[in-house]
Amino acid sequence: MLPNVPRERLLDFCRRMLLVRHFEEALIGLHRERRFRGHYHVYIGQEATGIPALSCLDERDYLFTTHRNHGHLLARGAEPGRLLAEILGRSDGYNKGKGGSFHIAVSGLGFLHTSGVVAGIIPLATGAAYAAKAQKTGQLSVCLFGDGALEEGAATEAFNIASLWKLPVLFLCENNGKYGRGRAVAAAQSSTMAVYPLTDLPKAYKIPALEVNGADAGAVYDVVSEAVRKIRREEGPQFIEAQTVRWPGSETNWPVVSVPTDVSLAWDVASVPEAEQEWYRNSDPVLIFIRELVEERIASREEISQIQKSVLEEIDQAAKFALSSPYPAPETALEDVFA
Ligand SMILES: Cc1ncc(C[n+]2csc(CCOP(=O)(O)OP(=O)(O)O)c2C)c(N)n1
Ligand SMILES: [Mg+2]
Repeated sequence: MLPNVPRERLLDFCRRMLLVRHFEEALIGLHRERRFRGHYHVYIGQEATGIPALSCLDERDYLFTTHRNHGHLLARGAEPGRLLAEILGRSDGYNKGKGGSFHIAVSGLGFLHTSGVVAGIIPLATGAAYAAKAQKTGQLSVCLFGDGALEEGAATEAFNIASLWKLPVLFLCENNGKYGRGRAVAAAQSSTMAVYPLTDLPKAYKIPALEVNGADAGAVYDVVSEAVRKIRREEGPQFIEAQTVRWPGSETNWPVVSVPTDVSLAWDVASVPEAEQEWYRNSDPVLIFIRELVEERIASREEISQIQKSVLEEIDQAAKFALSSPYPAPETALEDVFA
């Protein structure tokens, strides 16, 4: 289902989804070519959650995200070149190369912190919501985390306080099936959580909680905009579990792209290895969105190809910018850090 918004906005969602997809594919390519070291996680397969969801927020709202943050930052308008430079540890990155993929902070976009510590941001996002409430600023705090974070005590402690104090926080859990389990399996049972469905956990703390198909941009847009309205009406915290099917390229520890995404895959997946075709045919949120745009006559296949072309050019420029940026000078190692 397409979000019920004007055509221009739908095309903007399409552009942002393709930007995230091609950014991540370029990143995987740079890592394969050994242009940078260290671990990183990609947002491929979750684009139809982050892009419509974050479009429901105001510019002044706070965001907190995890090791899988690139898509969230791009959804909010991060410059691909500066983001890539940060991931590559270069001095033109958002944090002068000292945050890297896991700990980027871009306060100008509302991102006070991202953290590779699973669940580490849940209390921080709750704290920011407390500050907003105490200072009566009207801001809300959005906490983006994976299903795995619910195993941590930090999550439930934060839910308790958020509920007791009716804090303006949206807990948006992106359930991508932690160990490669698809939605069908995850919905039946979790091997790592005694609480299932996952929404039972926030509900135990009296936080209203909903599940949504995270590959359905329209459904995500509806539940998130309604949750945001409730929080702004001071109804307290809300919890949403967005369910996606994990991208086959993320089954291993290091992401692998078998076939770079092309909008033509929305109609023909023959170029994809057989074992992965099912995902591209039925679960790839970007291709689902593109098919809907065409079927609903919002855009033609040619118009979408044009959007893809301009996104690929933008990514190309971003890669050139990041790769030509110098590493931070050794004498700056102790600047902007706290110990
Ligand atoms: C406190 C903590 N424990 C363990 C890890 C190692 N770790 C990194 S990612 C990850 C899985 C996280 O799963 P989830 O939150 O569902 O995110 P996903 O990678 O599936 O998007 C784990 C256990 C960590 N980073 N932090
Ligand atoms: Mg997960």
